[in-house]
Amino acid sequence: MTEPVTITRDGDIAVLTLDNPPVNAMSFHLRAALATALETVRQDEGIAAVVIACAGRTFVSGADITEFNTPKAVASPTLRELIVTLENFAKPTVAAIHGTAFGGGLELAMGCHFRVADSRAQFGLPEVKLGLLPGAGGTVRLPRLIGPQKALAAIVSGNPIGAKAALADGLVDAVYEDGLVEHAVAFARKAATAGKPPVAVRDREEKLAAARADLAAFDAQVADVLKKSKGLDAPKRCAEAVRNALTMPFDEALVAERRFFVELVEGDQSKAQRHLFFAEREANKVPGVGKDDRPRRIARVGVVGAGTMGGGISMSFVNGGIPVTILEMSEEALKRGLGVIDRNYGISVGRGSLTEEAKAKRMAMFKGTTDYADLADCDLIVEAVFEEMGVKKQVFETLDGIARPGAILATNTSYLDVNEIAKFTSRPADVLGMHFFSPANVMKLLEIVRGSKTAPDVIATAIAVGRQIGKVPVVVGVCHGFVGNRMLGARNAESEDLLLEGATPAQVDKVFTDFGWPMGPYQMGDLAGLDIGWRTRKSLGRTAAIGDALCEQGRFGQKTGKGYYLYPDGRTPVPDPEVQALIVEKARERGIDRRDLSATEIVERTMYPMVNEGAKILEEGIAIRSSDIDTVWANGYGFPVGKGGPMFWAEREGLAKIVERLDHWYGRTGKEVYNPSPLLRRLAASGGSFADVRKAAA
Ligand code: T1G
Repeated sequence: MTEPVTITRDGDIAVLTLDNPPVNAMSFHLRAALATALETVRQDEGIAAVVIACAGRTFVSGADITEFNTPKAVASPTLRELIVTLENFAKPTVAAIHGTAFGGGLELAMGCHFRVADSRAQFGLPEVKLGLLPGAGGTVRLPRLIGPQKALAAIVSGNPIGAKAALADGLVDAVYEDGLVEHAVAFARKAATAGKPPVAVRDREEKLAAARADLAAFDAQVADVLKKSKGLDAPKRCAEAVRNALTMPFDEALVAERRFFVELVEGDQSKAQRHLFFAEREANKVPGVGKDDRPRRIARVGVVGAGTMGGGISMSFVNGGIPVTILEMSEEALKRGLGVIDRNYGISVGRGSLTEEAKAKRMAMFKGTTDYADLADCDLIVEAVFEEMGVKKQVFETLDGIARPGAILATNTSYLDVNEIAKFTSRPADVLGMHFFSPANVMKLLEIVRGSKTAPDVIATAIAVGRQIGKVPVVVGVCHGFVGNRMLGARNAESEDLLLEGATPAQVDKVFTDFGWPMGPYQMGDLAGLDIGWRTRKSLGRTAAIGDALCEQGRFGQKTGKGYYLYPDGRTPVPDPEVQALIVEKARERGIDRRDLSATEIVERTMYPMVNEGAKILEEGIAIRSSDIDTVWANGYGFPVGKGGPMFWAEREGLAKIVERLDHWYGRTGKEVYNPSPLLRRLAASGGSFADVRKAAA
């Protein structure tokens, strides 16, 4: 265990260095050591000012989330008490910040009189992403430093602020390219000889005046920032707490903030969102891939195919700083693909999220070609061509002949057998699946499909490069649809029968949006294009009464102005009486007596089968752990984060209740999708949890 706080002296300046790897989380033992060190320097007549710095890769990056809901979280000295001590310190205190001063780390820094930072440092209050709000004064101090409008945006979004903006906004007092601690000591010495006592953040009111004078404008901003937070409690409490900073005396606003924090930290939503925080990190721990399986260096990536997926995948790598050689079969297809990429970046420039200069830099990182030989210098090549095994065979046989030894060959297939594809090469150990989700430059989920022969360091490389480009990698085994799409199939298996038996598309979609999904299955189908499923069904010799009928009428969804819904304005779904008549007609043809379906029945016949399929996936070892399945769904399909993912939610729903209802529908319909998996039945009977089940991915 490293010494949590060391005191060094530079003349009359004390430097307190905190050291709690890996991210200097403000655990109880660190808080206690800091309290002791502060008392030591407070009493030391020879100390004129104090610098608080951190060892390792970052300044304090938050309270220790693992302590929440345990006695340690509230054991004195609490973070709040430490911040009051700092704020009342007679000697100037200076926080020297590098890395990520997030959450309680930034709150600690705001308890200091001054803040100086390394030019690469980042600042933020991301508690809202954990279903919380800043609980150590952040909602009352940040508005005093950067103004309530910017504070509201930062706290409700949880997004980081860079050092340059932090300096401009008044969050920090100085930024340095290097020599952070030395500069901080000089800054502290200057403050100590300024001849006037340092002003605590709590006493700085100048930036609140304008908003206090126009609360209506502030409330309008609140309404705007809360638009996207439907169903979640934390964003609302964040906004209310910032408003309290305007309307209440400091200490009263602090008490209100604490009350909100206690309410949220005990709530199910925060427990679900904290579950997802750790689940995302746990997903990088893969049996058989150890610390000595070092990732290979990926300096250049090749992408085969410049269509929707190939283009989005290429943008992902370039956005992560890795140059891409993108290959198409013809100059015309290549030009079209690069044109789409250019237009996508143009949209970002139009939105102000990218400068023209940055766009030009990124476009310069693409090299287009129609010659496979140009991929010979790539360290990783991702295939994103037509989902047909014959085409994959031709591509991988060619790649195997030109790719340099040690290059990794990845397929972006969304359900084909990766082991089959690996057999088309002489290097199956270097082959795996990297399944991106459309739009690939936006969606965070990356399913890493581990073939039976994929080498451990190839998996380690895919995880590392996936994180480097801002994706959330999850390692999955080989089966039809891997984890996400296989469970999506189970969730949508009854889509047709629900309509034939009496539900309407709008009713089912409303059950989903009330649950917290961004949209329901029918609106999603219209968005993706109904013709995709139609083509797949025809290739498999399957039919879908309503889906096929819609496609035969050319109703492919939003892109044709109508599908399950009408789209008069091109975007907003409007129920169509013609579709309702079609559904009634198809039901009559099948002798189905239509009836009213309840919301409960719709959940039982869509989300319960999805959980059941997740249990089968866990049983077969296709997913390593249930929290990986939650990570897939929260990052690839919009599963509401306030419910923690399908498996986390299922345990709160009650596994015994789910098994009982699956048995009911299995008895009524005889459909396999309802037949409870042995694992699910066993856990339901024993009161066990999915978390007890861990399997190496096949
Ligand atoms: N508490 C406990 N463990 C943490 C942690 C934290 N705050 N942050 C990270 N870890 C663990 C993480 O689980 C992983 O563990 C390891 O550290 C490396 O993390 C009172 C209430 C700082 C940007 O939300 O955003 O303060 O897997 O893989 O990619 O108002 O960690 O190695 O066993 O993410 O370099 C607010 C959360 C807390 C910041 C570094 N703070 N952390 O990213 O490493 S609540 C946050 C991050 C709070 C106050 C409130 C990132 C990072 P393991 P990593 P990274």
